[in-house]
Amino acid sequence: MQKPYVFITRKLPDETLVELNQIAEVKMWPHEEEAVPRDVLLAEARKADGLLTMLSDNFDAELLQQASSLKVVANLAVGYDNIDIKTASNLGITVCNTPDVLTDSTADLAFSLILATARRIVESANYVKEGKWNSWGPLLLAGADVHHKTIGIVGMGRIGEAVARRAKGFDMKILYHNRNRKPEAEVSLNAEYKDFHELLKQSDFVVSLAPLTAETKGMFNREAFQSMKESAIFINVGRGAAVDESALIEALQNKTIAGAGLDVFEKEPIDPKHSLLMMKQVVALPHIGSASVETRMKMAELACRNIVNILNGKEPETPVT
Ligand code: 8YV
Repeated sequence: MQKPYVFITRKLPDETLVELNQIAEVKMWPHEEEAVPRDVLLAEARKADGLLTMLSDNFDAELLQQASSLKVVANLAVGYDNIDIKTASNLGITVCNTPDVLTDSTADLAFSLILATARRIVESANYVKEGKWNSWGPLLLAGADVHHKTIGIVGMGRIGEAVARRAKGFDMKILYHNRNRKPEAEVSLNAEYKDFHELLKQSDFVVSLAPLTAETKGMFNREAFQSMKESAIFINVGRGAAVDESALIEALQNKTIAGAGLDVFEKEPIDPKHSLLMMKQVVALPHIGSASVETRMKMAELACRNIVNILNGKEPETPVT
């Protein structure tokens, strides 16, 4: 019997593919950092039974409708805003994501950005490396404290709660805003629910972990930045499109807010000449929220297990549709 065909849209470590290789004919796009061109993706989708994909691959209705033998799309991410879920579901294609395994690494990264931005870590490290450290002054590269401040978490899912646990260790006051209230987190993490604008007004650090939906698109707009404290630092580890970037640039330029730590952008990869990258009060990262070797291995293993299960006629561990 012919084995099912699975296409993987980016190079993954061989050791994560052992099980998948046993049950399927697997082809992998060989480039680690280069996205599959649209025509190649379309051609592969037309013949695949399973696809293992990344956020940078766009699985819209046009593509899904041509994928006549496709049974499963496993996204190497907890988010799945790159996939037209409704069309996939109508076509009977199972979409899976990789929740849980990346929660702690992404929360670590959110906290790294809080500390890096507040304590001017990148600026200070560059200062030393560039040979500028000739003397010492009491306020040389002095930043803002993180401990005992107020953190406002927008998007209190698994990662939001993991950020709150870290914030607790820094003796921070924890505010959150979410679609639904989280009574357990309110008790165990002492997190206070706030309306969006109240959270913005009271927080020293506003952390966005919001997924990209019709409601969250552009929610951090000019009005939102104007609600924040002048000393506030905005952190985004969720989705770039939750932010109106021109409003953020304006807020930083006019000192409406003090700084930003950004792992995600409206358009990725960001243009190296983008105004946000020209500001010393901005720490910008290339969407590495879940990028520890351990976590990326676990994500790849989970994505592969989901495909194996579907192709073997079993339930996947983490389906979205
Ligand atoms: C992705 C992410 O895993 O999981 C998500 O939703 O944003 C990241 O952790 C990464 O971009 C690879 O697709």
